Amino acid sequence: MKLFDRPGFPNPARIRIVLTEKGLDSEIEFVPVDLIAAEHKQRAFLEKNPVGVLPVLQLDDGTYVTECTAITEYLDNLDGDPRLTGRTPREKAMIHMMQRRAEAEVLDAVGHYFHYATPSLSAELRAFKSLDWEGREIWGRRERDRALAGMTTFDEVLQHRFFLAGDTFSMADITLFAGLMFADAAGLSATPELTALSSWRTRVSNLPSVKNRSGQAFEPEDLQRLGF
Ligand SMILES: N[C@@H](CCC(=O)N[C@@H](CS)C(=O)NCC(=O)O)C(=O)O
Repeated sequence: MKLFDRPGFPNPARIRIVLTEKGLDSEIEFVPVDLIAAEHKQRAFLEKNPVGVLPVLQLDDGTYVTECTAITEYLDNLDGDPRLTGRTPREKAMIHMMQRRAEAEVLDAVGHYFHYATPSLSAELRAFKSLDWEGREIWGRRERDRALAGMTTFDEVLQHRFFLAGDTFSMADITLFAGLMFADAAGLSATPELTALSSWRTRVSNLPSVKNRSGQAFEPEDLQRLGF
């Protein structure tokens, strides 16, 4: 299998954690895509994913799988023990629910803030985005507030649970972890008063699949190219 991605970026990081969790790192050929130079908006990449976002998993039969949730489901089921996406109907429902909430309320909200209310995109990338509409910064800042509210909501959830969807680490935790990585890079770090969220983050950071990564969004070289 091949994974088209960019190390350090939040969504690719989700799949890299999954690969390590499932012991699949050696099964994958990693193909780097230069997001900052907008390589993912060129025809060769759009043929793999018409939406023009990373990551993309190419299966051995040539099929392209996009969307982190779909890629995770696929990889998680290969060994017949889908512990990251749920083994029972109840687990599946809880993980799906919390994953979607983490994605919408934190990860995507941070992404919208970053894209629409900060000047942090490369010129190449800006050229491919519709960024010239009135009110985009206002909307971006609303998304920032939504992300911060999401963090508070998850702090409340984590006061009663060890991991987001129950007692075990799952795809929902991976999504929220990526959201917080992205939030740090966008200057939206969760406040220290959110103690349950902060303890959970330490717990996740210490997992072997996460520990050996920097836990930061973007490689130093990419941060520089993004103008940080
Ligand atoms: N919902 C998608 C989100 C993918 C995504 O937004 N990836 C980012 C990288 S972290 C990307 O490719 N952004 C490029 C862009 O927005 O132009 C997924 O789950 O895979």
